[in-house]
Amino acid sequence: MAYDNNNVFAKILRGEIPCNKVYEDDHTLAFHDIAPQAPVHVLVIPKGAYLSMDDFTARAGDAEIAALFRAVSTVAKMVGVSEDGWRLLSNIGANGGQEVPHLHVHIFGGKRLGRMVP
Ligand code: IU
Repeated sequence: MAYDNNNVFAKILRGEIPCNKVYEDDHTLAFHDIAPQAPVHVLVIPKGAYLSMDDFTARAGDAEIAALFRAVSTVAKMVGVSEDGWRLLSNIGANGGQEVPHLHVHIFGGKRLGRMVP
């Protein structure tokens, strides 16, 4: 599947759609999910055009990959979930339930989360 430049997160990155920004650096943007599924629900995305985690790890440079994972932990601290614990999730493709075709990592926290079962 080719990357779709008109997906909603590409539009957010271009500033065509607003977001509730939490964090930004040269490689990464983080914003509150529009339909939160936990008291804290933030999405962290690379600024580069990557479909999914598989696409990202295949094509991104080491600096971009490091930046995304460092940003995830930075954001978790910023939104106050680090001390009590939180969950990192990335849905990949159809079977993974990915709805937006631009790589995003979910940060969930702010309550005791239920166990994940497929
Ligand atoms: P998924 O992993 O692709 O299923 O998650 C997509 C998420 O993007 C989901 O939690 C949506 O609520 C969220 N989202 C958003 O934050 N802003 C939007 O404009 C759209 C979806 I469309």
